[in-house]
Amino acid sequence: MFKKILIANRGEIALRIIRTCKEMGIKTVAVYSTADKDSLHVRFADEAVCIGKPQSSDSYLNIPHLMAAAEITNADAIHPGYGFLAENARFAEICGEHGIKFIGPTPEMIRKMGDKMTAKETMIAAGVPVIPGSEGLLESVEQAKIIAKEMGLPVIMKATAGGGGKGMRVVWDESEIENAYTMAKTEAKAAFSNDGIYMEKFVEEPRHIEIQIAGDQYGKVCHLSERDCSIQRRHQKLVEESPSPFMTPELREKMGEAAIKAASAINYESVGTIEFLVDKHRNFYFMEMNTRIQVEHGVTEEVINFDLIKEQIKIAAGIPISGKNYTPQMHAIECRINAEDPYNDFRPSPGKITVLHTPGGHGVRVDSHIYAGYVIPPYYDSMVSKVIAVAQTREEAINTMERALSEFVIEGVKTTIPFHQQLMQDENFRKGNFTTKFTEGFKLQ
Ligand code: MV4
Repeated sequence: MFKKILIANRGEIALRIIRTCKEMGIKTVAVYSTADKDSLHVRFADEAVCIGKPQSSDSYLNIPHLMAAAEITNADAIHPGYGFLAENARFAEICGEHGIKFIGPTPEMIRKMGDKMTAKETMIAAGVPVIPGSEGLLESVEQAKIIAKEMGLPVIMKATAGGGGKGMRVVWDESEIENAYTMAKTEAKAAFSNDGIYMEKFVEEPRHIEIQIAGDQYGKVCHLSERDCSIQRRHQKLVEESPSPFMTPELREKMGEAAIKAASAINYESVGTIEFLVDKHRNFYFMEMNTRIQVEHGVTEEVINFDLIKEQIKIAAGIPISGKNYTPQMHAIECRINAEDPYNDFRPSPGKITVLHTPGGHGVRVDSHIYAGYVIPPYYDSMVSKVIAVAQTREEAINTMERALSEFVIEGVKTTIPFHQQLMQDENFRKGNFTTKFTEGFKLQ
């Protein structure tokens, strides 16, 4: 087992990783930017190294600074968390070159899944259902027009280097194809320095359901059930839950098997997630694979009673997994509390937290790095807390969440708490009647 892990991240996920390391008897090294010198991850780690100025590119994304911190502290592994360098194949490669274990998959696996067209082709070869679309990248507007005609409208164009919604264009009318093609290509080039785009049939009002998987270094892969992430706004998830209210035992069996097939196709090692789009007929299609631990991993932890960070570290250390699949035994719902103004287009609201009261009690888990007096820096993600409510049924979990949110006091900055409070009372949400379009028709009172 590792003796010392450097956590190449900040905020709640850095704390989350430190907590599991402590329970496993592993020493921890925090890294921090000058904007984060008073952060809890710095205080809770055994050692801490300043890696640069506030801008992410000068600190949390600065590979030479991170490697120097790992070398001077003698860390034998690096945990990247999520975001920042978590899905940077070159970083994983550099860790390996320095004899430091990257806690995650190999650079090849990250690279393969990072290119969406390559990922899709890999899934087709493995027999995993994918959304009908172009074979390979689009070569011209003329070709795009022919394929769109064959498939029928609406269609969507996506950047192969994209994911998470960047560089996408939906086409509803033939007259829009040329413009959408040019825009998607230009956007992709600007954002990713890769203008490769491909086309798919547009699935209307789908659900976003993802399957958590784990694979070890010996080729064994299992699934740890699903999370429903349909409640999102502009590709930012706001609420996640497990089980999905749309799930059936038969669908879970089929999606679980497809997710295992997907991960096995690349001999996947580490924890990861297969994202699916699910249409109203419960047809499901591979969308993307996330080769990292995700923000919403706690939802799965609560319903199957399992520490995913511990499993991820054990897999990286070469310990085999049990190989059994898991079914949710509880219902868990997570609300992401962001320092944003939900009455003002979710505009970021950084600043000092003057008053704080955190909810607790039966069935409530709060993962957060904030404290009274903490100053939320403007440089990073605006998520400040994750509230997870756990109960035996979905209705009880929603009631527990409502109660937890009513206890939560954060003063000094605006937060998404009022949004979540209204959502928990929404009739359609309570019925489990929602798709990825849900927040578009949601008016905050
Ligand atoms: C789609 C789609 C409909 N049809 N692909 C959005 C992010 C990226 N991962 C893929 N996305 C979508 N791809 C086809 N063929 C709809 C979306 C989409 C979406 C997906 C999941 C969660 C929220 C979403 C919001 C808008 C669009």
